[in-house]
Amino acid sequence: MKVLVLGGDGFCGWPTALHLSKVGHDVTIVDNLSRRCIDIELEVESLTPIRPISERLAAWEEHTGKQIDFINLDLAQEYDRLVQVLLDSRPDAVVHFAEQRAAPYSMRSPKTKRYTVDNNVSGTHNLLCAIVETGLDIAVVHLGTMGVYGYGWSGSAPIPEGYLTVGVDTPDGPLEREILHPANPGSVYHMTKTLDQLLFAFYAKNDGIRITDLHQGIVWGTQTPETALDERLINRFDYDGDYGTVLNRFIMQAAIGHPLTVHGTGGQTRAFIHIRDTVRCIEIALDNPPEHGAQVSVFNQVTETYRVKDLAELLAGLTGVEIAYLPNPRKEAAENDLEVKRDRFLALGLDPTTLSEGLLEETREIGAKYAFRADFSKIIARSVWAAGMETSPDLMR
Ligand code: NAD
Ligand code: USQ
Repeated sequence: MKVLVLGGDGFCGWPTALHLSKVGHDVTIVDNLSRRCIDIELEVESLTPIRPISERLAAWEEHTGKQIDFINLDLAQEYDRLVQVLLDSRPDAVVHFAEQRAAPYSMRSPKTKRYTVDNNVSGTHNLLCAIVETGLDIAVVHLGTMGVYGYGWSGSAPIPEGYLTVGVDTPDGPLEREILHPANPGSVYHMTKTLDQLLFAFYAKNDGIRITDLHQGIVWGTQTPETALDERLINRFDYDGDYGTVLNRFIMQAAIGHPLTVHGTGGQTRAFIHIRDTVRCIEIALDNPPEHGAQVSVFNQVTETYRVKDLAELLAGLTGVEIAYLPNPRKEAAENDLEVKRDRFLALGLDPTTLSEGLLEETREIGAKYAFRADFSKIIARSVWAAGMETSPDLMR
């Protein structure tokens, strides 16, 4: 297949682009490199030394003989160029990762709230509108989030894969309907993903676009077999308070001897997936698009659920590092249960990578190897969900 990977320079997009190229797809990356610009704005860098995109692509060609093209385009701002790119490249499918994805960054200031909404909602809408304008039959695979459901909204009832069956009382008797699961976002970022869902539902219904929405949990790990081939192909690793996600932050903190930064009691339960499974799930989704005229196909892209406190205790047990229970900068439930349906990928052959000591070790080695690149003043999360909320001082200098 000819596949465009939108956001293919990012943490999930880069290893996905390499994996799809390896299994034989003809891949083009489209990215405006905004994530690299946000690093400059926040004065922080990936813990791993990521190389410029042209050097990454040259290294891939050197190792595999396979060429990946790159187009620098802003999905949210350059609509006419996007239409032209689709007409020129005539892809069979587009994988859409190109959004501002950090909840803390989206809550940082009025400017970042507005940027996140403008960037994410316009980007997704431009893609759908452009596909209709070109008249091409292009399947869309989008990276959504578990956070569209909220966490534990339905108590012990497992969160379904996208749709909920509800009873409606009518004067003529009860009706049964399948609706999108109620949206319950916990940040401006997560809210943009719930808006994406409505755009998808409309364009699938009105224009028959074939859309798969992957409600992904928190991705952990760094490397895939492809990114590990050469240091010039290394994946990015975010550890800072805005972009670093919880498990990778804990692994990195354990590697450098920094107390593990648990927010509140650590009773928050979240869903997780290893980056190796992310790339495999995208491959499976591309191979199994919905029928023309079908509703949006939703998968829960998660393999395990863990309580934050349990992850901290696991890492502390393995390394002897301390756990620090810090004021929570977010408005979120202090404790929640989370049961998630995840049958669809398993039925299509996903063999999940679970959190084992060996795997943790691999990521811990990355943390230790590049510890000298860490800026300790960037570790504490300082973006608060409302003015005046307390945050922790730095724990290490
Ligand atoms: P990332 O920030 O590392 O990558 C996103 C990429 O998209 C970046 O390279 C960025 O430059 C690009 N981009 C952003 N806006 C763009 C625009 N307007 N035009 C062109 N390119 C643009 O994020 P990631 O962790 O790789 O996440 C990718 C997707 O997966 C996101 O949509 C995110 O919501 C979703 N997701 C990520 C995680 C996770 O744990 N990382 C979990 C669930 C879902
Ligand atoms: N947390 C800590 N300590 C930390 C960092 C986080 O206790 O040092 C807690 C947070 O308060 C939260 C939980 O860990 O309760 C998860 O936070 P996170 O930053 O790992 O994940 P989140 O903000 O939800 O966002 C990440 C990705 C986002 C994706 C989402 C999937 O950045 O793109 O959509 O995971 S999910 O969480 O399933 O919605």
